[in-house]
Amino acid sequence: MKLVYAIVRKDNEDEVMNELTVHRFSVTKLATTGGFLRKGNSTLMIGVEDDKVKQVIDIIKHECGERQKITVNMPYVSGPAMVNYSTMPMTVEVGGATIFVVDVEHFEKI
Ligand code: 2BA
Repeated sequence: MKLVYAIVRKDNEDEVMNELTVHRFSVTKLATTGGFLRKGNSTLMIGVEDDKVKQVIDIIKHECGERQKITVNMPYVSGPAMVNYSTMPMTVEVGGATIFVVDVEHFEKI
């Protein structure tokens, strides 16, 4: 058995969860925050048999779409005394999903 962790944008979480549920996968959503942009995202946990992992990833890919480049204003501090607070435009890629697949050592429901 595997546990799929999928970090998805909030805009995509409903569609991904609906589609996974329709295909009879169990999913748990965690409200998470990206360390870089400090924006809310969602981490979905999906426990599945090994032979279903590809199907789960295909559903996530289909619902999350392509990655896109966006420009964000990142805060930074400069100056000798580190007292000048400002922002700097920076291009980052968002969208799609970040997926980790890990082995499950033991699974039971009691
Ligand atoms: P954030 O950490 O808020 O990152 C948002 C996007 O900013 C990233 O998109 C990436 O394009 C860019 N980015 C992240 N860290 C960067 C850095 N140190 N320098 C320059 N650009 C950076 P994604 O790669 O699609 O990641 C989306 C979210 O997935 C991340 O949100 C984070 O919550 C999670 N994530 C991505 N890779 C991860 C990893 N290796 N471990 C844990 N969480 C990860």
